[in-house]
Amino acid sequence: MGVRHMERMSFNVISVTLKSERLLDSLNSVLNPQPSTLSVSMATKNLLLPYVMFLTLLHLVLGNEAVNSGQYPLVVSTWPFLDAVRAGWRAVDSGLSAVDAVVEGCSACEELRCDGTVGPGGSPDENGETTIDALVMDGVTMEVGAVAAMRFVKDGIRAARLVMEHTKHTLLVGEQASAFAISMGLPGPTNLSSSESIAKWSKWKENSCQPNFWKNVVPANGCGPYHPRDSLDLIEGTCSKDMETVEPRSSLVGLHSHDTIAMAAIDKMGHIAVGTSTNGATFKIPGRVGDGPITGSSAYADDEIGACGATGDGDIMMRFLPCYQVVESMRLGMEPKLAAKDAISRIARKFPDFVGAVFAINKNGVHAGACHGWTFQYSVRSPEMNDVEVFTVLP
Ligand code: SD4
Repeated sequence: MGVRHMERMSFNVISVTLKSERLLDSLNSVLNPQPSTLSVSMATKNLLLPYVMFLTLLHLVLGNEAVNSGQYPLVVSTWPFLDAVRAGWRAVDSGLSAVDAVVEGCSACEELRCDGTVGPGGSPDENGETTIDALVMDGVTMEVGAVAAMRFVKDGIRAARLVMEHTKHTLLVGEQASAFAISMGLPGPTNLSSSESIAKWSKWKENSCQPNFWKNVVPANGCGPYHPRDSLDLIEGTCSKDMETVEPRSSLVGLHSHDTIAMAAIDKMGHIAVGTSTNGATFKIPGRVGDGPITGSSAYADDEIGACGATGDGDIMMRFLPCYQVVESMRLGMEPKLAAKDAISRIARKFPDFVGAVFAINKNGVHAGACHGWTFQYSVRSPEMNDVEVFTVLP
């Protein structure tokens, strides 16, 4: 690469950065949430609640695994993200590819700001900023594109697709991911904060930045800057006056502190793809990347076998690559239900208080879920259903 080309690239990045920082300063007060999107999503939630509760009850009774007729297409996602699954279904039902379906489905979730933890305006980090992790994987070619800790660009899954289809890389991060996405035509730089994310962050600051993701640091019960506890102990003997309260992980990573959409689709050709999008963990340390953009952790697909999607405590889950595990267990002959349970129990054995879940589908359309530490729901649309159905899995 020529020096001039590199200079041009770094100039572009710097100008994006400067522009973005200015935006952050000036837009925090101006650009806040798109009220129409917010009210639509709230209204949709209210309307759908009775329907979701009915289906939930139904599937609690029926159990947590179902076999469909094996017809394609099929769309499955984590959580009751009904409109996202409908968007994926429309794509795949009209003959588009499995990759198109997961991109359309996850993108719908980003626009709807599903659960306030996908797309713009959700899960602030310690600086109050929202960032995006996303991934797409094509089970035909085993190509993957992903972005991590991406700032100022709201279209996570589309950025991931651009990485997959227009680069020979797999994962781009941070502001360089933003610069790439913008240079490839996605809108930005955009302020990703919303009035909710700012309010949540302000409340957390008022609560002395508790809970948080630090350990073995001082100050233990206040906001940073933090320092390693041990070295300060030696120097200043601070340990006794600043003892740490050990937070259970579940207080950091609960049902509403973070969610991921992980979606799998089988198209009419029988090809399989997966996609994910998330803001990651609320109040994460800036720079933290979760499992969302990690292949085999948040999602995995192999046309010959099936696919898996995950949600939960990504810091723990990414150490076990649960979705890779699920697909490989199915390759060895396990049914989706057993493969899902096995992947979750491998994690639970080492981290009994972790919170997480996976869904598994095989190439014949059998689907199942497994979870630990919370009740999990996943959504399915297949040809024999009139609309999306929600399946509930108990821990
Ligand atoms: C993460 N796994 O960043 C994601 C967030 C999530 O349910 O799935 N929450 O850790």
